[in-house]
Amino acid sequence: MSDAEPPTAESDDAVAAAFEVVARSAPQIRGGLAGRRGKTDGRNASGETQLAADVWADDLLEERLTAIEGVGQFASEERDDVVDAGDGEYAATVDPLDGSSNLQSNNSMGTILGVYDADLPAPGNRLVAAAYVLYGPITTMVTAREGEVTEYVVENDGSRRAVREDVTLPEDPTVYGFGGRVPDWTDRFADYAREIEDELKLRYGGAMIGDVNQVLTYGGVFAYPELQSRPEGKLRLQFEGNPIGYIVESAGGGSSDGETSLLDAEVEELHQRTPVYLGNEALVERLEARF
Ligand code: AHM
Ligand code: MG
Repeated sequence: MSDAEPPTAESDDAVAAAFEVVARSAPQIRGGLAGRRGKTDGRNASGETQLAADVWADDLLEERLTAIEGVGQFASEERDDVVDAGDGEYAATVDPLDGSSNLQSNNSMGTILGVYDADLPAPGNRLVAAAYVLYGPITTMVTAREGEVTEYVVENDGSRRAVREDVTLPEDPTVYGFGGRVPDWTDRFADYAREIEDELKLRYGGAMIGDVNQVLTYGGVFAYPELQSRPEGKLRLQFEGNPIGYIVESAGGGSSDGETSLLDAEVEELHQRTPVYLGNEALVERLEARF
């Protein structure tokens, strides 16, 4: 399918249609990044300055995901309120460009999709599917549904080719990546980090999708932790923590906000932040044991 033709949103399976929309949109989003690296005057609900690319990718995904029969709500990290998309039992959420501050330095970024079977804001245990696209040297997509995680290569025309089925985290973890400034870490997280530094290799790219994808590939642990200046961390539960927690748990790993699985974390508002800890179950359990 060429860029000129919008992807079809017709399917009696809303989840499959949402996966398809995201895959079909990925090459177009990637292709539109180069001319949209500048800042806009706008800020999102989290108070972050939006890039032209953030706003553009959000509009594109909103139009296509709300057109899916069965999708009744849409929400995004880049817009304040939930969009009513008519009748439909599912709610689709996106982080249209996760890690978009990497656009300036031309590093990896991603797109995150969550599909909930409840009104937003909804807890992670109401997710029925999640997926992400990684704009790396090649464009890949990871989907999770009914306990099955699949990695695809997305071709330039938006078609997908499965390259890893039944993705599970490798048993011998090798990498870690922790966000936030080290002096701002809490003592309990800093203690945990010191232990992990002795065991694993640091690899941190500044886009959660890139950092989580290497945890899925090599095994390990990713954290954007609680901070002294911000105990609630940086990442957003609804758009980032939940969908990625769902994917990692579906791949046999663990997720946590420090106390409980991200999927069981209580949801209070659409843009609420949460500390995020993800990776091999034993590594996440060790973190929780210290907290
Ligand atoms: P964004 O979705 O607004 O781009 O922010 C989320 C990103 C994550 O991908 C990443 O883990 C984190 O912010 C990096 O933050 P920092 O630049 O503070 O290290
Ligand atoms: Mg993000």
